[in-house]
Amino acid sequence: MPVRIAEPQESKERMTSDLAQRFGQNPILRPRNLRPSFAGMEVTCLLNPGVFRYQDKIWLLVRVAERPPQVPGKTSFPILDPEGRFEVLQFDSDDKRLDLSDPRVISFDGRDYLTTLSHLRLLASDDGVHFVEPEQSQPLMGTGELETYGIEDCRVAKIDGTYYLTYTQVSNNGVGVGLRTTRDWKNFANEGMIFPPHNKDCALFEEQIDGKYYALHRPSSPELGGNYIWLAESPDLIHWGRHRCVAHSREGCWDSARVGAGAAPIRTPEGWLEVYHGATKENRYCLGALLLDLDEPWRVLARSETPIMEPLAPYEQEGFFGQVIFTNGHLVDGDRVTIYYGASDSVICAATFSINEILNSLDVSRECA
Ligand code: MAN
Repeated sequence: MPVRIAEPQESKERMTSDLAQRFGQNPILRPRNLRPSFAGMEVTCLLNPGVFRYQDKIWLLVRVAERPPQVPGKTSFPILDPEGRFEVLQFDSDDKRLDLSDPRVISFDGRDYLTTLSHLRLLASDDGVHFVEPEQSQPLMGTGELETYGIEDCRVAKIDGTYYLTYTQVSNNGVGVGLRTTRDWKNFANEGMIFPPHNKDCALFEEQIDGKYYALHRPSSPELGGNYIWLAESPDLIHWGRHRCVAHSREGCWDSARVGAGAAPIRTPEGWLEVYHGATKENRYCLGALLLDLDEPWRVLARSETPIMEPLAPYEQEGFFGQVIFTNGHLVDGDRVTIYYGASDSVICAATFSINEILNSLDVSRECA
């Protein structure tokens, strides 16, 4: 059943299909809650955490985006060199070759950079609401020539006692998916790029199906095709093949321009439930869900006709990049899933959902109005 949300500022009501119970404490983390990792930088945004349980605590692997404090007339931003050394580049803001129309990207003379440099930081909590950074914890930084513009949006999947970190690697070579693994969150194996550019939003299934590993991923094909969710198989979680396209963006809908998987699919008796993001070409990011067949996960059984969550709260509507709800981490506890998400590419928030309520909201026609 759609829920009515009052919009007092316009003194009228609008319909929404939003099913989220937002935490009363939202936003649970803001940039000012963390110290910058790089000397002389500021924490500009906290975004899109991976989530997992480890040693009786709940952990977030938060994407921290930093840049130098901006001075009038200049646009400056950090990058890493392939050895991991940090440097700051600077342009005159009135240079005609500079395009700053997207707050996330700097285009200069046909070449693209990011306005901020992201890395990943670990925060722990006993209650899932209050998170602190353990004193000894080491940030995860971009390394090598495929991560010179940073690492972003890490999904964490636990398979046979090993944590698999799939994240976005950004550099002037392109945007792809990297894999690191750990068992103790101190020692990491770097497996390198598992899906080459342009690809992101990689969510691993946490169990094998018929002896094979599966991953959802999101290649982009700008001319023919689009930004669609694909499925791949692997014998070892490193080498991937048998690619299949499972979900397109849908013209005229809330997910018309791009779709991308969230965190690991959730096993339910009905099928694998995957919460995904969908965006319009105006960059309004909402969440919806797909139901995939348990044995043949390339078969989509049902899909959200309308979003299960959309930017409604003020912190979801305004910020570094407003109108964005983006998730790549959740915790499942019986029928309850707690989704941690980046709001407006600025702050970290959380909301709970009933898994049954999401399942009941899905549409078997897989169309949208
Ligand atoms: C990108 C993602 C996220 C980000 C959204 C919204 O597609 O990779 O990092 O949150 O855009 O800006």
